[in-house]
Amino acid sequence: MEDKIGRLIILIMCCSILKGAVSQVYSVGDESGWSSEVDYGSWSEKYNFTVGDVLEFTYNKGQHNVFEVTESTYRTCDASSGVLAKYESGDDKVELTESKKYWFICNVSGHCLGGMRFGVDVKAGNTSSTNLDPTPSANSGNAFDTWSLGLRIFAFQLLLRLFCD
Ligand SMILES: *[C@@H]1O[C@H](CO)[C@@H](O)[C@H](O)[C@H]1NC(C)=O
Ligand SMILES: *[C@@H]1O[C@H](CO)[C@@H](O)[C@H](O)[C@H]1NC(C)=O
Ligand SMILES: *[C@@H]1O[C@H](CO)[C@@H](O)[C@H](O)[C@H]1NC(C)=O
Ligand SMILES: [Cu+2]
Repeated sequence: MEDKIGRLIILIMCCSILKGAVSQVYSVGDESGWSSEVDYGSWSEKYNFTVGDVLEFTYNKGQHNVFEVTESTYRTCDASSGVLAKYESGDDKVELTESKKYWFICNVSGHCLGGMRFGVDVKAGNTSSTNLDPTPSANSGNAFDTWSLGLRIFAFQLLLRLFCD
């Protein structure tokens, strides 16, 4: 019985590690959320972002908002142009779907100049297994698919060993 619980815990840990390896939800500002008190320049440098990751902005609706903007709008904080997307629900989940630089600001008066702005450089989900197998077979899609397939096979073997020995 205890043994089963132990295995279940390991299973849950495996699942969360796997999930983390494939895509990740980042709370912008960590536990402080999206607020005037955080230096988002240094927050954004703490992590590496890859395509498929999600940024979650949490704040009191009406007190802040989230604009995805161009780099020049990010620099000037003047959102009269260069706005690519707007979010204002108070719990905004922004999926990083492309490998590019994303720029975010809060357009509540003064907040952007006050520090509610940052950029992230989102990288394609290219990883190390390309070193092990530089020529994935033609029908297996891109390197990332191959990598995550390998990961899934690995996880499956791990589960077999945990539950069937
Ligand atoms: C981000 O990537 C760089 C370069 O690949 C690496 O040196 C650094 O440790 C990574 N940071 C995190 C938080 O994973
Ligand atoms: C951004 O904020 C400014 C100043 O508060 C406001 O004039 C402007 O309309 C806002 N931009 C958008 C696109 O809502
Ligand atoms: C992987 O990285 C190479 C360059 O190192 C790049 O040309 C290619 O587009 C990337 N592929 C994917 C699927 O990200
Ligand atoms: Cu704000």
